[in-house]
Amino acid sequence: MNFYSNWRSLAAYRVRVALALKGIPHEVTAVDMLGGAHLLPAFLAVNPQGVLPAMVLDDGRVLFQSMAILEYLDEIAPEPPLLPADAAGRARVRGLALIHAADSHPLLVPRVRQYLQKEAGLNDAGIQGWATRALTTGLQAIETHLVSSPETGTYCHGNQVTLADICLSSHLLAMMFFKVDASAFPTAVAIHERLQALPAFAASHPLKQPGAPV
Ligand SMILES: N[C@@H](CCC(=O)N[C@@H](CS)C(=O)NCC(=O)O)C(=O)O
Repeated sequence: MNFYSNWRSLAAYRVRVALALKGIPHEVTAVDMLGGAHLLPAFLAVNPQGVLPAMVLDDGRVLFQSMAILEYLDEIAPEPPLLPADAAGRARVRGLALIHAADSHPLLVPRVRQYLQKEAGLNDAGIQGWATRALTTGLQAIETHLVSSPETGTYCHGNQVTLADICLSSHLLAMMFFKVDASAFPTAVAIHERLQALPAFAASHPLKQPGAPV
């Protein structure tokens, strides 16, 4: 399979972590997102939405949307599982993951920030305020869930890394990129730090990918 990725893409990061956790062999095609290559015909032919990541399977079919790709990877390579065994647990994990992937992260992607700047007239401070609000309200919700549930363990759900952890980590990396203080959310930060100590997360860090600034 061929993983279309970019060092800065957090949606691609989420898939990169799962590939590493499961040890799935794959090729990587780097797309210069910051240079606009994701909007050129060559990539639009792969993913008409013009966003990363995309995954081209060996039979030519293309998977898109990071959460759909993550669940595909979990199905073809079940170990280690990224979802718990029980239905309510799976719903909790997906819910935690989607606070980031469906609600917070979409507010921060380049096309939204470009619209805010060019069409809505926000200056840098306005965009920073927008990002800070999106990230802190999302993490406040995640922190409250984590603190209030007996199902929280070493990681977001018990002691097994799940989709919720991959998305929590993506959320905290977004806070790093946007320089948003996360210290008011100690449970989430502690889990993120435990995750970053795992080889699959450490090796997948955006700043360790080819093309990232040194
Ligand atoms: N919901 C999508 C988000 C995809 C997405 O927006 N990716 C960003 C990078 S993290 C992107 O390619 N943005 C290009 C742009 O906004 O122009 C997913 O999870 O795959």
